Amino acid sequence: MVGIFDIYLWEGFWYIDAHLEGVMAVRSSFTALNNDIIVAASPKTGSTWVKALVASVMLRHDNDGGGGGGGGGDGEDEDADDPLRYNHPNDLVPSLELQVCNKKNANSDMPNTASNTTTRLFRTNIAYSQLPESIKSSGCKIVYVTRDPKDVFVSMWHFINTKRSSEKAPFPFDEAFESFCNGVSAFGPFHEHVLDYWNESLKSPQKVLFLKYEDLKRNPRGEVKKLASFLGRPLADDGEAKKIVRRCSIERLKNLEVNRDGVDPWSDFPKSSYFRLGIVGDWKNELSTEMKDKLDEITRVKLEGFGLSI
Ligand code: PAP
Repeated sequence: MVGIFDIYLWEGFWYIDAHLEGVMAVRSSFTALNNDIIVAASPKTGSTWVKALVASVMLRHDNDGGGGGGGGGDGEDEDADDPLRYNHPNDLVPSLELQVCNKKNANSDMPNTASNTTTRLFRTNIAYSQLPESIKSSGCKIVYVTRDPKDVFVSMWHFINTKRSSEKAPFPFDEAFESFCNGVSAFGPFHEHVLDYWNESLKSPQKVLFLKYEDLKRNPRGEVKKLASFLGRPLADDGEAKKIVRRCSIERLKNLEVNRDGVDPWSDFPKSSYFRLGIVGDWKNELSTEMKDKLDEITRVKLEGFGLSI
């Protein structure tokens, strides 16, 4: 956001310094495989939740006998095979731009970089049009999630302030809001990012699944069944959907030890900062009526004619 971070425009999308090199490297050096699954999103749209859901669906028979950080433990036996129990969702679904194609990561072990036969899980914030050709032309699948931009903005503002030391005042709210409305935010403009994936999901529904955070909140089991079918791993029954929804609930994840302490080494943000309120409509507590009207009007104008409401 202007005045908060230095931010650069590359082919129509904005990137902060820390991301730009990795984003360009994804385009020039990442080769997708047919079995890859990529969770894509604009920042703060609920992708941590979707990563947890995708990992739960895809790893549900694969971690017997040791994958996912070990089992056993006190009392929570029903979840002994749950990879989320010992792994932050970000660790199960590595970032293309922050990890996989980030030069600083050159010597470290890369989870999920495997052969043609294994499913690799990745995440990205890169707009569809800027993804490497191999992602577009291979059989890999993309799960995209978006959210009411008013809640996205509020979530983002809280998130960036978690890095601000307690002696300092928060980043100016009004300035950040204007910047977001002008499309100047990390991986933004937000609405163009959404439309990029929306249009692709209409053209290739078997390749891009377009999810909305609000639908996930309203009907989590139904959305998880849809997700699992899209990924080619349909759920056997409602009980399975119920279990995954429970395992991935924000109330559970934010209280797991693995998510309470420590810092995400790739983003440098506290692991806990990925789990805040997790509700629909927090914007009502933060935005003035004028701000709400302004952002709603931008959304209406930008999405008009595309058959999409968010
Ligand atoms: P990221 O871009 O930094 O990865 P992302 O996970 O996309 O963030 O979005 C974070 C939002 O998802 C937060 O919303 P809030 O600030 O309005 O609370 C976070 O709380 C919410 N979130 C994270 N995990 C879950 C979950 N399991 N269920 C529902 N919401 C969640």
